[in-house]
Amino acid sequence: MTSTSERRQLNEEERFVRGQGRFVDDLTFTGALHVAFVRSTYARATIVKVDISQAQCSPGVVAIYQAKDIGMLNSPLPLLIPHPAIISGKTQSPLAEYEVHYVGQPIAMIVAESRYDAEDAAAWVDVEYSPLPFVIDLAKAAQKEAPRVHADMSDNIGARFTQKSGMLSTAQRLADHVTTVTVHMDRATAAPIETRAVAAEFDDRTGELTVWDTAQAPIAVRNGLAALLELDEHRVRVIAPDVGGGFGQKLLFFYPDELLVPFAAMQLKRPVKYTEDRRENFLASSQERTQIHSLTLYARKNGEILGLHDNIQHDSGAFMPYGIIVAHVSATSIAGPYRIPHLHIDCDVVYTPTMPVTPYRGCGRPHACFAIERALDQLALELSIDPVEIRKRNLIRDDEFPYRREGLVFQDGASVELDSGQYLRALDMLSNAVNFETFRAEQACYRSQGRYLGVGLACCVEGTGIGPYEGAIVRVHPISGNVFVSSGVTCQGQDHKALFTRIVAEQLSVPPRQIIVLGGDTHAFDLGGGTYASRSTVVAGNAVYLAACQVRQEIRQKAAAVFGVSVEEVILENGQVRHRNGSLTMPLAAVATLANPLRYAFNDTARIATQFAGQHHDGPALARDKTPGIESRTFFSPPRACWGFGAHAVIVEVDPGTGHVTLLRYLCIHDCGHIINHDIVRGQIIGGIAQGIGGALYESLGINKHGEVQNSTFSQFLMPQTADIPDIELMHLETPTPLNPLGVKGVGEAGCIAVSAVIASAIDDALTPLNSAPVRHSPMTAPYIYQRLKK
Ligand code: MCN
Repeated sequence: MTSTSERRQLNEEERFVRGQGRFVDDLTFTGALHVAFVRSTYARATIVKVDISQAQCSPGVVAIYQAKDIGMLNSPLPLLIPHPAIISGKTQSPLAEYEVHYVGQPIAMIVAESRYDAEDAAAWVDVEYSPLPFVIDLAKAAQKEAPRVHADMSDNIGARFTQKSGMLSTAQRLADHVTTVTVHMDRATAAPIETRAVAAEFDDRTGELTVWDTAQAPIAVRNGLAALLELDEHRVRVIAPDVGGGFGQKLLFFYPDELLVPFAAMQLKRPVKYTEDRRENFLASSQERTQIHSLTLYARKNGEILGLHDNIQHDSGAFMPYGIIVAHVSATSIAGPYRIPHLHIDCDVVYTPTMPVTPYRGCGRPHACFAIERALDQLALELSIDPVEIRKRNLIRDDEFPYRREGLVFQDGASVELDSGQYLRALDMLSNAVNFETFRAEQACYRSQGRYLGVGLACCVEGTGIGPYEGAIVRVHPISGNVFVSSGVTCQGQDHKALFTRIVAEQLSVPPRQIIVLGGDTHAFDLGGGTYASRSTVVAGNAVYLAACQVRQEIRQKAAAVFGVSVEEVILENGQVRHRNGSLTMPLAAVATLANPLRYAFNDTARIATQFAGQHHDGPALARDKTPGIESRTFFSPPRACWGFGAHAVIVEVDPGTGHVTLLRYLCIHDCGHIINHDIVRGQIIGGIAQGIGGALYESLGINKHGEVQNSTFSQFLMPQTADIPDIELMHLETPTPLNPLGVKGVGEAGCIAVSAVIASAIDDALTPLNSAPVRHSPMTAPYIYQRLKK
């Protein structure tokens, strides 16, 4: 555990709690212009006419851009993650010109002296539409005869793929029992506290563009901007300052505003700024989750699962900027932590005239977990096997790792191979903590009083830490001896500062306050992917670790030369480098200063270094070394994903009169390999569970049949409040992965994955005496549960 004082030095939380964050909207620019967008009010329509004459006369308006004003820049944005399964990969152009494909799609951009002026002018733009037929519903949109989202396609299927492992026909032949469930998950949104924002400034004299963006991957934004605005990469700098939550919504580069705001800054030669309002965030920032699974399990009488067939319909929204990534993750996660030898997954990725879908924390996994766990509960019920027991019979055993699902290809192109874990031990620990026997006695007692309590159980896995690579620079400064760490990942609340500080502090034995972590700035580090897919700890963390190891080795070599001892005899301790018998000691800073030819005796460090360099063994030789400081720039490329594991249990009470669900106890055991920072991991899992509870019980974007989001404010979009989240009883197992030097697996999305599944399981258990229809839908809102009861 971290002490309070160490936590203060390590963590960023105090700065945020004190309101000292610095977000894009906090930045002020002299002479800045502000942006508002004219957005489609139709889901599908042709644009007959856009009349901007009134808007042009509106006070403060500096420019109005329509598609025709931006020329080639209005081409469809790049498809960022191509895949051979894509039949027709549609991406949107920055501004709609002839047709609109979802409510909220940008049609024109107003740039004005103030946001008020821009919004007023936007209201004056008169767009004439000619409505086209469409359906919002996923299952209907998937039908051959459904109205098409894209006129040049013969149906709405944007991609179709099959993933297979083993031979399903073998399972079908051997099975004694077959269970099919169909489950549905609704559209949700990340709802970060800070909405998306972008500001840009162009220096006409140097041709340099600086962009401040709430981006999770500033390097990708930099690369995209350089290519599309035809600027040399080194002339584009993208900075992600403090970012108030991303959850996938601020990921790679595809939002029109990310391109158009910098473009306007270049055109108008004034800083330009845009911050989404909350309604725009609900309408036009990416969404996720809508999927339908028809999942069949083939099993023996004893509950052993032989095969799984899943038919997935995935709602892609109107475009697929990231290709099929969400659907792909669902398909490759569907078997969860279970030993299922024969898998066959068919998936249709379907266009609907709604906001494009891109990964939202969990990225396809909560849906997959909901489907397999619902099916497993159904199988247990049908075979009269206890839900804990059926899971025990199918969980992958310790001696079966690495467990390869031959033929199933993960998102990084490698085969799905669960590297390590102690799934059965975790389930035992969870079962003991729940104490099922005691609960069953209590449950019976409550039932006799007309109260319906239930317990649920669900397990999940998360393939984390995908490549291709991340890099890091660790540098001991030759004057101060401070250690600078830079990387290509950026932080939206995960506190990578504390993460990297801990890794470097352990290697170099320097106090945390001497470690300065830089990130979120393409001028600090400009090669790498960014923060997504729970990969920063695995990929960037190991790059930092390897760089720190190299720096440590160089420090020891230099000190050994000066001391005239062997490298093995040199140790690093409390910011000092010393001979192991304690006779010779130098501050770390002095070692870094040894080879600094510009080492003026400004401070003690330089004086000590001068003395050592002059007087000791190889000091003169070191003084001839003209490379100041000690630095390593290292990359880490994981061989494949490493898999975290979680088992969740929950005790709920359901009010049969209203369908309202109250969570009484929530328990989770999680394994993300070696834990670097317990406080952060705890925060990540609890935050993920809280987000999952929102998704399980309340949060659904109320997209009506016109394609309009009906609950686009926080007073309408229900999120869990503090009182809705019980104390989370969290336990850890640490099974290090063999796939990276730190033995770490990612954890950032883990908390949310099993929540819908476990709550559904508990609701069914609670309502058993009332013969309600089993839960097949998430979120499980009170009206939904009430209807199941009536059925
Ligand atoms: N950690 C650790 N030991 C491990 C694994 C992780 O100490 N074995 C800690 C690290 O300190 C790290 C944190 O856990 O800072 C998260 O690590 P990781 O799993 O590598 O996830 P990333 O840093 O790559 O963050 C991305 C992940 C994703 S994909 C989403 S979505 C998400 C999430 O993180 N969005 C978040 N957590 C979030 N948390 C906040 N507050 N805000 C978001 O937007």
